[in-house]
Amino acid sequence: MKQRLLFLGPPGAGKGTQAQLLAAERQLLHLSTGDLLRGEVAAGTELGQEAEAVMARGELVSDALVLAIVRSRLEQQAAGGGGGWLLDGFPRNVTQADALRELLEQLGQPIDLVVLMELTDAVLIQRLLSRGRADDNEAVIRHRLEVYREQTAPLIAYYREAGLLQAVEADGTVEQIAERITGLLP
Ligand code: B4P
Repeated sequence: MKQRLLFLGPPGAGKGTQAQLLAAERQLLHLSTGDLLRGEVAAGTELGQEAEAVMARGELVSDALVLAIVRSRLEQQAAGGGGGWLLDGFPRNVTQADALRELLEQLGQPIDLVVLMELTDAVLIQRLLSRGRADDNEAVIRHRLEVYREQTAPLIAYYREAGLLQAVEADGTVEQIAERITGLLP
C-alpha cells in the first residue's frame, strides 16, 4: 500500500483540503508546513515572528526553518514505529527536495508517490480570494503564483524523472477530486 505521499501543486489547488481527508481516511500523519508555520505565528514564537512577514508577502520562509520543523516531525514518526505520512506544501523548492531525499534515505523511508494537483490560474485566484486568509489578497496571490512557477514548479520534472509523479485535474468538487486521488492509491 502506498503510505508515504507528497502533494504538490500551486497555492489554492486544494492540497490542504485533500490531504486532510486522505490522512484521516488512511490514518496517515498529515504534515502541512503552511499549517505548522501559521501555528507558530499564532503562538507568537520566535520562529513565528520570523515567518509572519515573509508569509504575508507571499514569499517562501527560509529553508533552514522549514527543514528543522519537518525533520523533527518525521524523525518522531519514524521513532514511534514509522507509520505512513502525507507531506502537504513541502518541499517547495529543489533545496528542500534534496534535503528531504537525504533525510528519508537516513530514515529508510522512501516516498511512494507524488500527487501533482493541476489547476488554471483563474480558478486558483478565485478560490483563494473567497478563502480570505491574511495572505489571500490579489497582489499577494499573484506573487505566490510567480514564486510557485519559479521555485516549486521545477519539482514536477524532479519527481517525474524519479518515476514518482502522477497528476490529477484539481477542478471539480472536493469529492470528485478525492476520488481521482484515491484512484491512484490501490
Ligand atoms: P500553504 O499553507 O501551503 O497554502 P496554499 O498553497 O495557499 O493552499 P492549498 O493548496 O493547501 O489550498 P487549500 O486546500 O487551502 O502555504 C502558505 C504560505 O506558507 C506560503 O505562501 C509560504 O509563505 C509558507 N510556506 C508553506 N510551506 C512552505 C515551505 N515548505 N517552505 C517555505 N515556505 C512555506 O484550498 C484553497 C481554497 O480552496 C480553500 O478555501 C478551500 O476551501 C478551497 N477549495 C479546496 N478544494 C476546492 C474545490 N474542489 N472546489 C472549490 N473550492 C475548493
